[in-house]
Order: sequence, then structure tokens, then C-alpha cells
Amino acid sequence: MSSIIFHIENGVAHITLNRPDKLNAFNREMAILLQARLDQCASLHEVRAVRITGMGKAFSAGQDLSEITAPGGPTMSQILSEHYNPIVKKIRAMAKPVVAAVNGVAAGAGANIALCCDIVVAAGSASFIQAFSRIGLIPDSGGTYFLPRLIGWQKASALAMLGDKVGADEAERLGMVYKVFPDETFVAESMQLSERLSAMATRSLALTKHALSRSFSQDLDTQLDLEDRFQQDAALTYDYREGVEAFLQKRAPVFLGK
Ligand code: LHQ
Repeated sequence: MSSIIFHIENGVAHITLNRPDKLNAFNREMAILLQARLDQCASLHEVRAVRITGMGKAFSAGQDLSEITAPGGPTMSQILSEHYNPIVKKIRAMAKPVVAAVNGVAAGAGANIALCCDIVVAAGSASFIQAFSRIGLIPDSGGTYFLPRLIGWQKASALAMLGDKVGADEAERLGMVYKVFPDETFVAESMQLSERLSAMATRSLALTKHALSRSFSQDLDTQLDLEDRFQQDAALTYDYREGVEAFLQKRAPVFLGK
């Protein structure tokens, strides 16, 4: 069985991290396969939203620690430059919404890959651990970038240094997570949310995503100019015409993602 399970249904690409006996810890194979699937999601028009989740009781326990000590295993620099950094960059560059459906514990790189997604939802029993400091490392996979932006410097600093486990409800209260769904309905509700996104005006969601990403490094004037340009791009789409027409005709829009 592959360490990444992939299928497309109703416009959603479902990516499942599949090493459940290792709590879906990342080894090189899983990291490379995930990148290939993310590339596929980016290039296929029929994919209009991506949902990433984990098989079994965990989302992902981060780096497979047995791999880094194994003879011939990847080096530290390979792990970041060839595994995690490309994954984070591909998720952020994806011109489609990416949902992290955090079904269980998300630790280390597993937590930060979830946190770099556009919308993070969690099962009630899920949890997040910046496990790096527990083994003498620093948060990677974008942790030092996304965490302070999501929850503020103080909380990020404390969580990164202490490596405390944060339960789903607290993660929602802190702003790490958009919504927590009860364990019993988590799969259905997170799928529903992904399908709802896949039926929306995909180009406008992509432009929204990229505008939000840019806002962190730009001043207001530059950001207003960017909104002006992006809005003009959005206004050129079929979906914009459809959205306005449907509103005026008092019917539900049928967006095609173009
Ligand atoms: C694992 C792992 C794991 C292998 C559970 N590896 N087997 C970047 C640069 C380069 C190097 C290092 O990494 C990075 C990025 C990172 O991600 S650093 C952070 C790496 N991750 C961690 O340090 C987390 C390690 N795991 C844990 O602390 C616990 O397993 C958590 C808190 C996630 C879950 O605890 P439990 O629910 O009590 O499960 P468990 O500990 O009993 O684990 C179940 C099995 O999974 C167990 O195997 P076994 O054969 O005994 O059943 C674990 O050894 C295995 N496993 N995480 N990362």
C-alpha cells in the first residue's frame, strides 16, 4: 500500500497520509510522493480543492525519527530542502484552496504542514505539538513563519519553546484552527467543507489566497494596488459573470472554475 492515498471526487482531491503504524510520520518516500500529488492537484483543472488528512489515529507525527538515524538516510539539509520546504511552497503556490483535515495528533513538521494550509479544521480529539524543542531542534516547515502570524508572537514563542500539546478546542480558540468538528462527524463535515470550496469560483479563491499571502510583507499602498490588479483579473473570469448574472436572476450560481 502506498504511503500516500489519492483520489479525486466531486472536484476535491483527497490526499491521505498513509503510514498509520508510524502515526503517518514522514519518510523520504512519503514526502516525495506528496509533492508529486500536489503537482498533480495544481495541474488538473478538475481538481478545484484539495483535502489533506491522515490515516488512522494521527494526522502526522512529523519526521520519521528512525529514518534520520538509519545508515544511508537523508541528511538534515536534504530533509528540509528536498522534503518539507517544497511541500510547503507547493501548498502555498497552489491556485486552489487546500484544506488540512487534522484527524488526530499533528506533531513537528506534521503540525506545520497542516498550519500552512488555507483552512485548517480539526477533529475534537486532534492535537498539535511543536515537538521540535523536545528533541533539540527548531520549528521548521514554515513553523516560525505561520505560527506567529496565526496566533501572535507570545503564544507562538511559548508553544515553540515549550513544545506543549495543544488540544483541538484550544487550537481553535488560539486561531490555529478554523473549526473543530466532533470526532463522529469530522470526516463528513470536513469533506462537505472541501466540496463546498470546490464548487466555488476557483480563480477568485486563488487570487484571495495569494493576496492574503502577500499582505504580510507589503505596506497598505502596495496591497491596495495588488487588490486593484487582482480584482481586475477576477472580473475577467467566467465565474464572475456567472456570479453576478445568477444574483440578478435570483438563482444559485454554477461556477466552472474558469
Ligand atoms: C514514530 C514517530 C516519529 C518515527 C511516532 N518517527 N516513529 C526536520 C529536520 C530533520 C530531522 C528531524 O525532523 C524534522 C522535522 C520534524 O518533524 S522534528 C519532530 C519529529 N517528531 C517528533 O518528535 C514527534 C515524535 N512522536 C511523539 O512525540 C509521539 O509519538 C506523539 C506525541 C506524536 C504521539 O504519542 P502517542 O499517541 O503516545 O503515540 P506513540 O508515541 O506510542 O507512537 C506510536 C508509534 O508511532 C510508536 O511506534 P511503536 O512501534 O512503538 O508502536 C512510535 O515510535 C511511532 N512514532 N512518532 N516521528
